[in-house]
Amino acid sequence: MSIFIVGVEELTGQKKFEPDTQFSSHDLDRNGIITDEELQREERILQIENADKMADSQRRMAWFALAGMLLYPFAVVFAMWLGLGQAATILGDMAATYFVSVAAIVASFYAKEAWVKKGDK
Ligand SMILES: [Ca+2]
Repeated sequence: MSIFIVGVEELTGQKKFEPDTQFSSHDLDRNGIITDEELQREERILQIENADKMADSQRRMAWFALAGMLLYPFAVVFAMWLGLGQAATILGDMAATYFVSVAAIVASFYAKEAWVKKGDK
Protein backbone atom coordinates (compact mmCIF):
# COMPACT_ATOMS: atom_id res chain seq x y z
CA MET A 1 0.00 0.00 0.00
CA SER A 2 1.46 3.31 -0.98
CA ILE A 3 2.05 5.97 1.63
CA PHE A 4 0.04 8.33 -0.58
CA ILE A 5 -3.11 6.22 -0.27
CA VAL A 6 -2.70 5.97 3.49
CA GLY A 7 -2.32 9.73 3.58
CA VAL A 8 -5.40 10.33 1.48
CA GLU A 9 -7.39 7.95 3.65
CA GLU A 10 -6.23 9.71 6.79
CA LEU A 11 -7.11 13.12 5.40
CA THR A 12 -10.47 12.20 3.93
CA GLY A 13 -11.60 9.47 6.31
CA GLN A 14 -12.91 7.47 3.37
CA LYS A 15 -13.31 3.72 3.31
CA LYS A 16 -10.80 1.81 1.27
CA PHE A 17 -10.72 -1.69 -0.18
CA GLU A 18 -7.75 -4.01 -0.47
CA PRO A 19 -6.14 -4.04 -3.93
CA ASP A 20 -7.83 -6.26 -6.53
CA THR A 21 -10.96 -6.96 -4.54
CA GLN A 22 -14.14 -7.78 -6.42
CA PHE A 23 -15.10 -4.15 -5.80
CA SER A 24 -12.02 -2.64 -7.48
CA SER A 25 -14.03 -2.22 -10.71
CA HIS A 26 -16.06 0.40 -8.83
CA ASP A 27 -12.95 2.55 -8.44
CA LEU A 28 -13.50 4.45 -11.66
CA ASP A 29 -10.41 6.68 -11.51
CA ARG A 30 -8.21 3.85 -10.17
CA ASN A 31 -6.90 5.82 -7.20
CA GLY A 32 -7.58 2.99 -4.76
CA ILE A 33 -10.50 4.75 -3.13
CA ILE A 34 -14.14 4.10 -3.86
CA THR A 35 -16.08 7.26 -3.20
CA ASP A 36 -19.84 7.67 -2.90
CA GLU A 37 -19.66 9.78 -6.04
CA GLU A 38 -17.99 6.94 -7.95
CA LEU A 39 -20.64 4.50 -6.76
CA GLN A 40 -23.42 6.89 -7.72
CA ARG A 41 -21.88 7.50 -11.12
CA GLU A 42 -21.52 3.77 -11.72
CA GLU A 43 -25.11 3.18 -10.62
CA ARG A 44 -26.21 5.84 -13.11
CA ILE A 45 -24.15 4.17 -15.88
CA LEU A 46 -25.77 0.80 -15.07
CA GLN A 47 -29.23 2.37 -15.16
CA ILE A 48 -28.51 3.88 -18.58
CA GLU A 49 -27.11 0.58 -19.90
CA ASN A 50 -30.12 -1.35 -18.60
CA ALA A 51 -32.54 1.16 -20.11
CA ASP A 52 -30.67 0.85 -23.40
CA LYS A 53 -30.85 -2.97 -23.31
CA MET A 54 -34.55 -2.84 -22.47
CA ALA A 55 -35.23 -0.46 -25.35
CA ASP A 56 -33.30 -2.75 -27.70
CA SER A 57 -35.22 -5.85 -26.65
CA GLN A 58 -38.56 -4.03 -26.92
CA ARG A 59 -37.61 -2.85 -30.40
CA ARG A 60 -36.66 -6.41 -31.40
CA MET A 61 -39.93 -7.71 -30.00
CA ALA A 62 -41.94 -5.13 -31.94
CA TRP A 63 -40.10 -6.01 -35.17
CA PHE A 64 -40.55 -9.72 -34.54
CA ALA A 65 -44.27 -9.23 -33.95
CA LEU A 66 -44.52 -7.08 -37.08
CA ALA A 67 -42.63 -9.65 -39.17
CA GLY A 68 -44.95 -12.39 -37.87
CA MET A 69 -47.94 -10.29 -38.84
CA LEU A 70 -46.63 -9.75 -42.38
CA LEU A 71 -45.61 -13.39 -42.84
CA TYR A 72 -48.86 -14.79 -41.43
CA PRO A 73 -50.69 -14.89 -44.80
CA PHE A 74 -47.69 -16.68 -46.31
CA ALA A 75 -47.90 -19.28 -43.55
CA VAL A 76 -51.47 -20.00 -44.68
CA VAL A 77 -50.36 -20.22 -48.33
CA PHE A 78 -47.45 -22.42 -47.32
CA ALA A 79 -49.74 -24.76 -45.36
CA MET A 80 -52.07 -25.03 -48.37
CA TRP A 81 -49.09 -25.67 -50.66
CA LEU A 82 -47.94 -28.51 -48.38
CA GLY A 83 -51.43 -29.97 -48.60
CA LEU A 84 -52.13 -29.19 -44.93
CA GLY A 85 -55.66 -27.96 -45.56
CA GLN A 86 -56.69 -28.29 -41.93
CA ALA A 87 -53.64 -26.34 -40.76
CA ALA A 88 -54.54 -23.56 -43.18
CA THR A 89 -58.11 -23.52 -41.84
CA ILE A 90 -56.88 -23.36 -38.23
CA LEU A 91 -54.46 -20.54 -39.13
CA GLY A 92 -57.36 -18.73 -40.75
CA ASP A 93 -59.50 -19.18 -37.64
CA MET A 94 -56.67 -17.91 -35.42
CA ALA A 95 -55.98 -14.89 -37.63
CA ALA A 96 -58.50 -12.54 -35.99
CA THR A 97 -57.15 -13.11 -32.48
CA TYR A 98 -53.57 -13.14 -33.68
CA PHE A 99 -53.77 -9.86 -35.59
CA VAL A 100 -55.48 -8.04 -32.73
CA SER A 101 -52.87 -9.28 -30.24
CA VAL A 102 -49.93 -8.36 -32.45
CA ALA A 103 -51.46 -5.00 -33.29
CA ALA A 104 -51.78 -4.36 -29.54
CA ILE A 105 -48.09 -5.19 -29.01
CA VAL A 106 -46.92 -3.00 -31.88
CA ALA A 107 -49.28 -0.16 -30.96
CA SER A 108 -48.17 -0.18 -27.32
CA PHE A 109 -44.53 -0.15 -28.44
CA TYR A 110 -45.06 2.95 -30.59
CA ALA A 111 -47.19 4.59 -27.91
CA LYS A 112 -44.39 4.02 -25.40
CA GLU A 113 -41.79 5.38 -27.83
CA ALA A 114 -43.88 8.50 -28.41
CA TRP A 115 -44.45 8.92 -24.69
CA VAL A 116 -40.72 8.58 -23.91
CA LYS A 117 -39.83 11.05 -26.67
CA LYS A 118 -42.36 13.54 -25.34
CA GLY A 119 -40.87 13.16 -21.85
CA ASP A 120 -37.38 14.00 -23.13
CA LYS A 121 -38.39 17.49 -24.21
CA1 LIG B 1 -11.56 6.40 -7.00
